[in-house]
Amino acid sequence: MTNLLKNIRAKIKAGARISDAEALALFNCDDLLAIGELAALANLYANGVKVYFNVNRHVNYTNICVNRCTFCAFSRESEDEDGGYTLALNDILTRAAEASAAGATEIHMVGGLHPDLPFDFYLEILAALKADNPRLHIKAFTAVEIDYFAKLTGQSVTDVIIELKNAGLDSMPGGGAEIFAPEVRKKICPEKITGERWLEVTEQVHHAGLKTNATMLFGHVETFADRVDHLSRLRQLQDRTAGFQAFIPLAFQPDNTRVPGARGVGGVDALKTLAISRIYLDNFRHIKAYWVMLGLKVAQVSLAFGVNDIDGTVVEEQIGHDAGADSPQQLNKEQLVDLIRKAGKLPVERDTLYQELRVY
Ligand code: V47
Ligand code: SF4
Repeated sequence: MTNLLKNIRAKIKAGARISDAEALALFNCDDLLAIGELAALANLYANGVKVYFNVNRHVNYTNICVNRCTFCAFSRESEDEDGGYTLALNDILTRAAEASAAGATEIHMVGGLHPDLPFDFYLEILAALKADNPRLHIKAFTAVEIDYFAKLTGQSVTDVIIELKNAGLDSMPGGGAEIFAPEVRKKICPEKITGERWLEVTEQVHHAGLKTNATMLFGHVETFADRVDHLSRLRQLQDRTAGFQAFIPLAFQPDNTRVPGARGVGGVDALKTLAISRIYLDNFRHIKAYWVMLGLKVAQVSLAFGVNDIDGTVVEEQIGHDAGADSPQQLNKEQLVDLIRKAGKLPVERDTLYQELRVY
C-alpha cells in the first residue's frame, strides 16, 4: 500500500480530515479496491452495516425552463415544443394521492424555471398537497428555483423560504449544484446561477431551519480538480451550518444533451467518486447512490464502497431517462430490500429526515 493510502487510513481511524491534495491524489490513484476499502471503513464508523432507503415519488411539475443547460435533456422552451408540459394542480394531487396510497412518506418535487407561472402557483401546490396529505413530507425545489422565485417576486431569499415553509415545504433536495467551478458552468449551464449563489442560497435555507441535500453532476467536461473544489466548498458550508443530510454524486447521462466533448461515466469512475466523497466529506453522514443515474448494478456494488443510502422508489423519473438512463422507472420496497440484503447490508426504511421507520 502506498504512503498516500496508509496516511489516509490513519486519518480515518483517528477521525481526522483528508486534505484537498489527498482527495485529488485519490482521484488520480488506480487502486480502486484500496480506495473502496478505505471508504467502507469510514462508512462503517459512521453507519455500521445499515443502508437506508425510502418510499417516495418524484413529481416534475414542468419541464419548461428558461435556463436550457446543455447537459439537460429534460427541459423544453415552451409548451408548444414537442414534449413540453406543465402539470395542472389536480395532476400533482393525483400523483401525491397515489403515492400516499402506496405507502410513500415523501414527495420529491422539482421542475424547470417556467417563464410565466406566478409564485402563488407554487404556494398553492404546497398548501393543497399538505391539506390532502398532512403526513407526506414535501421535499421540493432547489436553490436554483429559490433564487428564481426571489427574482420573480422581488423578495429576499429568506422571505421566499419563509413563505414556502409556511405553505408546507418541509425540506429541499440537492439539485442544481452541478459543478461549482465557473469555467465548467460556462460550458454546461451558462444561464444558471453561479456556484457561489447556489451555496449562498443554500446557506440561507439552512439558517431558515430546513435541511437540504447536495449533489454533484460528474462525468462531463470537469477535471478531477473541479470535483475536489466542489467537494471542498460543500465541506466548508457544512462546517458552518450542518444543514446537509446527504451528498449525491449524479452520473452524467449523455443522450439528447449538448455538451461538446462530454465523457460520460464508467463504473470505475462512479465507484471511485462515491468512495472519495465518503472519505473526504467527513461531515456528511449520508452518501447516497442514486440508482436512476448509476444503474442498479453499480448502485448495489457501491454499498461496498462507502455508500449508505440508495434513495427511494422514485416511481416516475424523467430527468435521467430523457437523457438515456437505462435503469428502471421505479423500484418497489421489496426490490430495494433485496438489493441491499444481497450486498450483505441491513436494509432500513427511513423517512426524509432519516428517522428509522423499519429495519428489515
Ligand atoms: O440538478 C440533469 C441532474 C438533477 C442530467 O436530493 C442530470 O435527494 C445526469 O438533484 N445526467 C436533479 N444528471 C436530480 C437531483 C436529485 C435526484 C435524486 C435525489 C436527490 C435528492 C436529488 O439532475 C439536476 C441535474 O444536476 N441532471 N440532467 C443528465 N443528463
Ligand atoms: Fe432547467 Fe434544471 Fe434542466 Fe437546467 S437542469 S435546463 S435549470 S430543468
